[in-house]
Amino acid sequence: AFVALSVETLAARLGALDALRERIGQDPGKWTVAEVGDGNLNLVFIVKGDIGSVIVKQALPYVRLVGESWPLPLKRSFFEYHALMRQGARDPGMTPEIFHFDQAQAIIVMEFLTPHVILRRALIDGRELPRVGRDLGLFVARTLFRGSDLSMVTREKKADLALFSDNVALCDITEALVFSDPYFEAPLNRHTSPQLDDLVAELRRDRDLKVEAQRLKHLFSANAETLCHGDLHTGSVMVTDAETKVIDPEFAFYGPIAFDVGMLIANFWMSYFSQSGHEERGERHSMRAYLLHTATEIWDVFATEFGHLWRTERKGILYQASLFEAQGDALGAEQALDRILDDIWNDMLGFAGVEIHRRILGLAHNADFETIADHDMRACCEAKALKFGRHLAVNRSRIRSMAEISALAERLEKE
Ligand code: SR1
Ligand code: MG
Repeated sequence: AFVALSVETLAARLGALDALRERIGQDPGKWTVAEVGDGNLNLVFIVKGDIGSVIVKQALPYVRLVGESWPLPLKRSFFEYHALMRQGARDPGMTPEIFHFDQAQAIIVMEFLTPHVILRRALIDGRELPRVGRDLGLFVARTLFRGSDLSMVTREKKADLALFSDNVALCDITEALVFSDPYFEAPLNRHTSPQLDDLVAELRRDRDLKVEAQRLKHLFSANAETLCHGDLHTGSVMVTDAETKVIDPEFAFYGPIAFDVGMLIANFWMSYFSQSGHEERGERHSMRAYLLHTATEIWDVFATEFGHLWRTERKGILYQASLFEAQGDALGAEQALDRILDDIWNDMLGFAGVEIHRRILGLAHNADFETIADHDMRACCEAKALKFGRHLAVNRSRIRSMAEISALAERLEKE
């Protein structure tokens, strides 16, 4: 039966595993264990020994953020493990190395990334990381293209779709928390009241916004295009100046290509609007420019790499080369690529808009805004982000470029 690990029991329970002994030391009596999980769902331990360290991550049968009243299947650990294996193969070096997986105990033992820090934390601290835009743009292009019908043959795709189709509870969380709850007075919602009350009421009366949020939810639930990470925010990325790693794909599911891209870029835009709240530790003019630049870079690198993979690795179910290049119609393939990228752009903006809303109006907030101690300042930052998110979600089909979006962000920031 499943038993949650603790700092006291971990060494005794896992001490016989070669996968751990080889990496941290043969004598579990000498291991030190610390629980460091600060996410919404799981236990995370750093285990150190005389020759090295590992991370032991264990799912709990409930939502840690809320408590045992909200049960959650342990099987999410299985999906996380399988997603990590696929992402590691599709973009080598961008995920932690996995040493051991125990499905019954929902335990994944993986590489301890050090001196990496959580990207969200680094952005709050005003660190301009030189590689993340390029690394993350490549990551989303490679994992989302190579996990899609553009790359996979039908037998392989259908088998994988079936494997991940059981990640129901985690999809259910996203369907509720991202696409619906923010737009009505759902019981779990919370926001910085009363400063935001009027704006929140306005957004919840906004018919165009609600319709767009539901159109996006429709895409999320019905458009099984590729294996998505499913929770690709800046808390799911670990960084140094020289390295970027993507962690935590327990929400992995087959969904729209644009979902991961939009959620990811939204988190850079939220960081942008939160910067004024962190200026007591130094002004953030350059940081703001860096964040808009990085959002643009992620999109540009994504689109360029996606195009490159389209031209060199398109061997799956869709848009076969036999219809285009093999008949001397390379232009036809380019035309189809343009259409696909247009759709991803449009949907990506919508997903970004609702991701911004749910982090301010829903249950699961983010530290970018939550760590702003002055509530008036925090509400001011959040209000700008909410207006920005509304514009993206509602006007996405008319937005043509990242330059246009950066100009909007700068305008709102000055308000
Ligand atoms: C109840 S889980 C809340 C949020 O935490 C996770 O990291 C996901 O973002 C989810 O929406
Ligand atoms: Mg997570």
